[in-house]
Amino acid sequence: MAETALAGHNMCRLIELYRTMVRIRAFEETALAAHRAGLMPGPLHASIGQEAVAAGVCLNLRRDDRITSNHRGHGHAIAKGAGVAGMMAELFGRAGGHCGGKGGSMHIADFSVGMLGANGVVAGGIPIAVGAAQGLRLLGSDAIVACFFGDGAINRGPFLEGLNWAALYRLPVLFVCEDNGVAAFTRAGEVTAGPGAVARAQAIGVAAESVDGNDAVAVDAAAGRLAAAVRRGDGPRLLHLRTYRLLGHTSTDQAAWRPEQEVAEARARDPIARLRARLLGEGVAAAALDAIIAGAEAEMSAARDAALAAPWPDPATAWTDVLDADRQEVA
Ligand SMILES: Cc1ncc(C[n+]2csc(CCOP(=O)(O)OP(=O)(O)O)c2C)c(N)n1
Repeated sequence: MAETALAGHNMCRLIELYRTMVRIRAFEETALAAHRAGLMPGPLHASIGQEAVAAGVCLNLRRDDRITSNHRGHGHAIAKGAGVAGMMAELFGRAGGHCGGKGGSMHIADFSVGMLGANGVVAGGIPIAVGAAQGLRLLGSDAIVACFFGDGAINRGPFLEGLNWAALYRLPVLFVCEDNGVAAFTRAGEVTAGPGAVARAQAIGVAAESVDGNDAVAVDAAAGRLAAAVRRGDGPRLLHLRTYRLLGHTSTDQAAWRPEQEVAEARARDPIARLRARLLGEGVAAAALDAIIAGAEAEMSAARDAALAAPWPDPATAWTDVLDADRQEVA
């Protein structure tokens, strides 16, 4: 009986993971199609192929936990619970967007669910996460901060500064290195000395582990262990997740420099297909999984249509929510 209950619980969790990953992919595919059609301004950095990272980590977070993200942040925001209508409106530059249509893809924030912001500055989210964790400590909260960044970010100063500060003060941060093996158009190995994120974290006393970031179940399990340690007050942890960016760096990059064989092998490790195979193996009906996909596609199409029909921001609000460098104030 107990075993049946446990199996039931695990199945719900697997389906939740699947639903989140499918929603992320549907959001990005819908946005990319609109971008290709010339309906959306600005570049998009899609995380297609990396969905297990966002879904697996955020499944272990509470609503009052915080996250910070990077330039490839749609998945992080969706997995943390950000409203997709506001996200889509933000991508289309419309008034109803999470940032009033003035931030775009790389600056989506939704404080109502603890999403403190995507960030176009590589490694820019790291000190923000550490500061947020220090703030939570001062408030006496047991909420934690998950800080998502790419492998490129570990070669910037804020990575060392942030981990150092968090380790020194045993701050509640789960650092998540989403390692897709490239930084824009450069192989990470060509610009990274030494063995990488785990070794660098361990060198300053931050316990770290590495798992297959395309295995949603493994990500969920590792994130659960590390988030629990962080919440207990054991200090920061680093989770290194090996994944693969199936598309180019931005919406206009075909990434034609990558060998076809490499991309084909990565497609065979697609995290959504892998979880689907596992669910089918557990006896879940294909029709039930197809219904999740259809639901996600309908949700994202509706968000796109609503955004396209929404008004542009009022020009009179151009300076609200913006720091004016001359006046040094937020209007
Ligand atoms: C401080 C800074 N330097 C350079 C850039 C230009 N840039 C944008 S994305 C990117 C690559 C980042 O790689 P990574 O952090 O691994 O994330 P990925 O794009 O692979 O998801 C670079 C160099 C930037 N945005 N900020």
